[in-house]
Amino acid sequence: MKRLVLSLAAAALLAGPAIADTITQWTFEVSVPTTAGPHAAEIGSGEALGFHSDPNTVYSNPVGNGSLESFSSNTWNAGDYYQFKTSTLGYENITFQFDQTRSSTGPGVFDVEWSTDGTTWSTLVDDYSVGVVTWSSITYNPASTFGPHAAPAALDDQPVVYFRLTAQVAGSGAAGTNRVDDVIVGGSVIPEPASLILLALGGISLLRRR
Ligand SMILES: [Ca+2]
Repeated sequence: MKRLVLSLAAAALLAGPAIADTITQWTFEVSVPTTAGPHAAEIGSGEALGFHSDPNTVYSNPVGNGSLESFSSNTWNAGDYYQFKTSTLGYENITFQFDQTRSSTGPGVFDVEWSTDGTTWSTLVDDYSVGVVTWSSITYNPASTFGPHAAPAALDDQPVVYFRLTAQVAGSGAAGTNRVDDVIVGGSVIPEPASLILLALGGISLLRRR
């Protein structure tokens, strides 16, 4: 019996910290974007949208990274962005991951930004490069996956959080596209305070003694 308890304890230690859960994921397989949005998340609850300064921008849903649909747009200027809004209530150790590619004339330098009010923005990843990778509906290409990026603790347990992928350069041609797929906000469930459970157990045993 002692051996069993010890091996169970060892297994628990080896398991390490809780694996991150998916809080919210946009696959675009259900929303199938044809507008700037907002587009509902396929897993969890959240809104994805696009913003372009040029009103001639066309939004579309070409092949994703190993799936049928993605969220794409053309006519990129510096400062145009994709935005993802969700809640992290009950979660900590927040992460942000996404797949992104572009056409040869689409913008190739972006920042990941975050906010809790949609007004004040901070940079999470500065000037990352998006390569020209041809996506297939059948084969997933890991070269197009960015992250998971660890977000600051300010995004733990928040009713509203925002992430943006903001173009730092214009496309070299108006027809140039940039697209995203499988955008995932992750995190680990905030554990119940063990001390509260112990207090409750202590209270129960006191009541029993009476
Ligand atoms: Ca997809």
